[in-house]
Amino acid sequence: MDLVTFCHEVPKVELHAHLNGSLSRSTMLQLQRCLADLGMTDKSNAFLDEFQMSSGDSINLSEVFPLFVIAHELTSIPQTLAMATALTLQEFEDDGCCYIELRSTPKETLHMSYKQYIEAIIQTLKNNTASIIACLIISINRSSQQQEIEIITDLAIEYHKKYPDLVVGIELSGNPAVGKFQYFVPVLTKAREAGLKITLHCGEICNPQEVIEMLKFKPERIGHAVCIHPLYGGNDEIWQLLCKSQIPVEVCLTSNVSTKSTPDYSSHHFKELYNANIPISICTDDKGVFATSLSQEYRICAETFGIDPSKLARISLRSCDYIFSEDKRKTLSDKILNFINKNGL
Ligand code: 6MZ
Repeated sequence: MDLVTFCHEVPKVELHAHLNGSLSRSTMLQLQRCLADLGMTDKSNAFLDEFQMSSGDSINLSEVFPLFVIAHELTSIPQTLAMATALTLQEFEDDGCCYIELRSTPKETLHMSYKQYIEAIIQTLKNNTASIIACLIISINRSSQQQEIEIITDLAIEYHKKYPDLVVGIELSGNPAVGKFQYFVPVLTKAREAGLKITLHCGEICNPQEVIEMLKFKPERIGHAVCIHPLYGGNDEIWQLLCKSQIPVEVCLTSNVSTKSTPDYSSHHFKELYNANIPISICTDDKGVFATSLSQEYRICAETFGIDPSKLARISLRSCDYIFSEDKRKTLSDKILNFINKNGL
């Protein structure tokens, strides 16, 4: 089996994918058509061109955040939000992904409340006829105001109680240059006490003090973890803290290179994380914006760091231990182990 086929075939789990950042061009065109049929948009396709970066292009991280507005305009009614969810799940499944924790920030728009936003996604996950197992992580944006943060946290708790198998976690994301982690500790603590698992965007830009605070909070996982190793703007203290904590890291190779958080693939901190035996999972972040896929991220990882298929399959296997739906870990591990055995890996 060649590497491209292998990366497609190996059953994969996706633990870091923002819904609105994951919209493919084909999905966006379908959403646009739906809105046009309802007489709700007059946007040209050129508008969509700004959303997806060309392969090899890069922009500053701070310039990425305004791009999401393009997707948000397309998912501003329950119907298109549900479509976006269903089409995105299908694309992950077609790419060989067997489990996904999709994440999204509930929004209040002219056409839906925060609650309707969550409902639209939940109903789609409930009616999911694809074979991919899908759940939701509710996102909180670092730029949000107190009232919005509280509304979203309370809804995350309410929906976790109602659908514990579907709403599995809460996460903190958005522009890392805005807001302070400490500000979110009370709501995250409340969510944790209600049984939600927590993942944090951590060290996406250099802020060692915040990394310390985040690691000491002991989230179940962290995303990115760029500026932690001393070679990449971190320091020995926070690197040792991460090594000791063994908190799993959601690694987003193309996202980090495309946003210049990392100069290129070969100098990505994946190497340090992997060599230090820190638990990792390979993820896409925003497959729409960064024009990637989970199988492509696996291939890039294999080619850049010389990870052979056997090791690659075991990265996927170990990711099952970090998924938030604990009761699905065994089923998924068995599926990947089966693939490993069948292919003599
Ligand atoms: C931090 C990010 C992100 O929630 O509207 N998001 N936050 N760092 C990143 N690295 C590139 N990529 C995406 O999906 C889009 C939202 O996810 C967060 C941002 O808050 C963005 O608005 P949803 O589905």
